[in-house]
Amino acid sequence: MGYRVVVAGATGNVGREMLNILAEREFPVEEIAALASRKSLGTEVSFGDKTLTTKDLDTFDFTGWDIALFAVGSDATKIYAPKAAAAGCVVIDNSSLYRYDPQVPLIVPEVNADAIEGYKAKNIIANPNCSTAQMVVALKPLHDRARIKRVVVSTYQSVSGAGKAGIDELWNQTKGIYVPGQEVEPSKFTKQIAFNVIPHIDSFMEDGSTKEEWKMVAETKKILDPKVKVTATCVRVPVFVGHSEAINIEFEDFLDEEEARDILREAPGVLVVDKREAGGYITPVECVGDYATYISRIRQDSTLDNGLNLWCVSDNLRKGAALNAVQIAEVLGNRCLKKG
Ligand code: 2RA
Repeated sequence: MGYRVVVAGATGNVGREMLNILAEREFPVEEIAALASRKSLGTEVSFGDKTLTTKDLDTFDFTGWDIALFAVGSDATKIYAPKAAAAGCVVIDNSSLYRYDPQVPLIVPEVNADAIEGYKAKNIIANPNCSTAQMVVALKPLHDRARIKRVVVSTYQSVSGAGKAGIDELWNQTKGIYVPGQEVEPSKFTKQIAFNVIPHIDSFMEDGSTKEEWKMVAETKKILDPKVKVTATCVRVPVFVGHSEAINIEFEDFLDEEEARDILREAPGVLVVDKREAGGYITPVECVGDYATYISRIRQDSTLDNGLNLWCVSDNLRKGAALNAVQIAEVLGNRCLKKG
């Protein structure tokens, strides 16, 4: 006995990865449906060694389906997630629409799996922003040992966070620089991204921070601990896949770097690559396609009594989105929707 699973947004970067990861992890699927918008209708997508033809999200009847993984953006989620939830299908949504709703659990299984019990309120579970997910996986084991007071994080976010258009823009701008006559005007990003970095992701807010930075603060508080203070600077960098983060942590109590390294080595979802030598650290190109949240450069922050610095890298399409969503489905199936 398996689950009847829907992937909505199956032709996008994240939707395709959701299908890949459901197959890779052999999620118990009795039947699967791949849904797309009208403009992508009929597109074929892979599910393991099978090929699925996408169906129309707009007319799909969710009745009798168990779990729907949504990767369709907030506007479409607003229309179709309530429809699916009302039909009795539990929605795991990758958009930001429900993340801050007190009636909707925001889940990173390695951090707050117990909170999933709250899904019954709206039959919806929210997936966090990619830059939040990898960070809280790194913070949780350290927070359990030495209570975190404050986090200062700078992100180096790949262009795939901005979808296929972001990937295309980096590719075309880079080609344009080497092949005269192929200049590509910035469209997805406000400035040139090839051989450049842009300290602006999502919209600007009243206080001068960006929505992406606000998300990291709000979501870390909801997932990990509302008492933890977070300040973020989110930067777009010319990398195709893989978000990197330089994280500075101040604790209530002293935590030695060696003990921190040992704790992280044992932490769920974490791989430590940390040698104080050339190449003894992880870089984004090495994380692509992996499940792990990699951690390197673990070291004391000598400017604080109880401070640590670390470097955190993960595939933003996987742990940052599709993998986390599938892991939520696994927890949901094991704890709440027992079959067979
Ligand atoms: C980005 N985190 O990287 C945002 C949305 N995926 O663009």
